[in-house]
Amino acid sequence: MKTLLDEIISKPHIGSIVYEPKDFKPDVDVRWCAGCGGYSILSPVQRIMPELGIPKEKIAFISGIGCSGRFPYYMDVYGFHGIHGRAIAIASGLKIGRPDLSVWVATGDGDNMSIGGNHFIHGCRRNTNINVIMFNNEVYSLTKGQYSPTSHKGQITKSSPLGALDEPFNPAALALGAGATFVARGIDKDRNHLQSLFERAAAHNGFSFIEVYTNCNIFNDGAFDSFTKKDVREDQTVMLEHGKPLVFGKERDKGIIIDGLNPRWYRWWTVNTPWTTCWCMMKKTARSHSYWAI
Ligand SMILES: Cc1ncc(C[n+]2csc(CCOP(=O)(O)OP(=O)(O)O)c2C)c(N)n1
Ligand code: SF4
Ligand SMILES: [Mg+2]
Repeated sequence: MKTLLDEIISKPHIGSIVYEPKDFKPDVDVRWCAGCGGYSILSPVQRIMPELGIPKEKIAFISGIGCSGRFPYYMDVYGFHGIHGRAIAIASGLKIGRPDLSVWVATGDGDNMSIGGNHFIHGCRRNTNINVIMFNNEVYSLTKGQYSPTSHKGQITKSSPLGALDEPFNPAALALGAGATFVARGIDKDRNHLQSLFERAAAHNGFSFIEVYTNCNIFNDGAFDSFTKKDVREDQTVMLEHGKPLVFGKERDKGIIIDGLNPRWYRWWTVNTPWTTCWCMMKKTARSHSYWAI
């Protein structure tokens, strides 16, 4: 008699099964703290899975250690909760041995930038076709709140009571410098944007790196408030869209231009009357020289 395994191996289900996001939710409780930014990654990932058109048995999620390391438990596909910092090494090996699989990595800023930093840069350089999602909460959460390579200078943590001394890594810049061919950054508060990033990463044939600013409401709450809170978000965040100008702000009146090799930001005013001209000049002198009206 044929077993289910025989059936799966002999007849891959490509094209014959229509999945829904709920098919990727296992029957286990998610153990992240209530309010953890991790939920904002889990749900869009589950939403895009049916669109991949890949049978569940051909999808694998690999993790290292940290709160993000629990991710494979929360996906009803194959997975491996690996060892600290080694998720990219394991995932690369898996992809090389089984190129037919869709291979994903869930990692953290400590897991991927500290102990796993070497695997990360070489993963970028080698351009193996895997998708790496990094939960960047700028702290080691699982071990209860030590500073990480993305903690900002001066950040007070359990291991830096007087403030972190070092400049942080910029993970996206590090990935680009190491040769990654797909680099993206999103925030937990914008799940729709994350969904589109994950779709694009899945479609990319090569190493994809998606950094997600993920709030840890227990050990580093509010780390991203200065640019994610509703009242400031639009004025502090630029959405990079391919081929489109870098315009931002509530009034869409700010932008970024490249001046020689330096990016600069600017703001424009509509100048109609002598009175508003005068007002513009006052604004210009009252503010820094790093932007100007055009
Ligand atoms: C070899 C090894 N060294 C250290 C640890 C302890 N450890 C567990 S998780 C962790 C840091 C995780 O930080 P991060 O990747 O930012 O994950 P988060 O919990 O913040 O999601 C450390 C140092 C370990 N498990 N194994
Ligand atoms: S400790 Fe922080 S990162 Fe870990 S599950 Fe709780 S909120 Fe999330
Ligand atoms: Mg972390």
